[in-house]
Amino acid sequence: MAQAKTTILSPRLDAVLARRLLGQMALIRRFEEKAAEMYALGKIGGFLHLYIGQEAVAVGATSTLRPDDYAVSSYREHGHCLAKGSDPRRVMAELFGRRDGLSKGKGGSMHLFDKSVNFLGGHGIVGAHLPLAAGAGFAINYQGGDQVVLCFFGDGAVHEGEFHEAMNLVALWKLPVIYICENNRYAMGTAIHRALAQTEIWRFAETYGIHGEAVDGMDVLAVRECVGRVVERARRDKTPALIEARTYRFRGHSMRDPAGAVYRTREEVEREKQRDPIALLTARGLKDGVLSEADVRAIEQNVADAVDEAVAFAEASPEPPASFLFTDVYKD
Ligand SMILES: Cc1ncc(C[n+]2csc(CCOP(=O)(O)OP(=O)(O)O)c2C)c(N)n1
Ligand SMILES: [Mg+2]
Repeated sequence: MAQAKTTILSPRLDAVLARRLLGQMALIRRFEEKAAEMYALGKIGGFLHLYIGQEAVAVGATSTLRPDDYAVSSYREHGHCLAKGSDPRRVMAELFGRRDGLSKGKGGSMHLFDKSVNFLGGHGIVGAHLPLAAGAGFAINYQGGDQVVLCFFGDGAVHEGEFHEAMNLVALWKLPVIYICENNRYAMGTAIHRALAQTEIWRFAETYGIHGEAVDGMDVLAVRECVGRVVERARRDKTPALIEARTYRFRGHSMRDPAGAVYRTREEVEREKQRDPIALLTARGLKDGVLSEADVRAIEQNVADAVDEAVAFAEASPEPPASFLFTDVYKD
């Protein structure tokens, strides 16, 4: 049943895990910083929503999955897609609208999709993918599998009907779906307390008789521990769960709102940046003696190289031909 939980002491960290989690978060951060640069240069068009600040949620949560488990996300999905294992070169090519992109250049930033790693997409309509996650959970049960589905979404979906319909169905039909609400306290420029009567989102689990829990979304180890527990249970007993990961986006909603400065104070943003998930894990790793300064520098260099390579790959990929307009419309 629903419960609030504050992790006092993060779980144990060894060198392999520290490098893996830090490497993934650093890759997502660098990838998106570069994507913002490419957007400013006009190489990326359309919408672009950065995940900077929230990396611990995608990385901590997906680190508990098997490769055949599923993840699905909203339009702020670069991080989830990369954390699930997609090739950064193909993600960048999709942002560039190029043929070698994950969706053949036809989807762009909000519509990454990668069957090869069971990433079931970025979705632009707020809340629309929550029932899709329930459908994926239904398919798993129907086919007798033991995979689980992680569904990431924002606090702005909670006051929509789809959230409640999906929660009811996964509870009623016992589907192995874990809903992870990334509560970054804003839906575009609207603060959560102006939109939700109940701002403790994990409490909605109680209504549907499923497990609910809040977790510090800036602490990758806390997310990993929390999601790891519910994933294990979902795999074993088909029990769904609702996790509220409390996090913060350091940038604005999208490139049209680069700093989010109109509806948040500079002090608030600066205060939240003190809890940068990458800095927190780095400090923890150094303190525990499982990371060295040299390890951190090597990780930074590796991700910078990988992102440069992704940009070169995207630049070299051709535009999709006009005939692509008529492909992938219907399933064969
Ligand atoms: C059904 C629907 N209504 C409105 C929008 C416009 N819209 C795009 S993002 C957004 C805010 C969503 O905020 P949240 O769910 O908290 O996600 P975050 O951007 O914070 O990651 C809105 C209202 C939309 N895409 N879909
Ligand atoms: Mg939000």
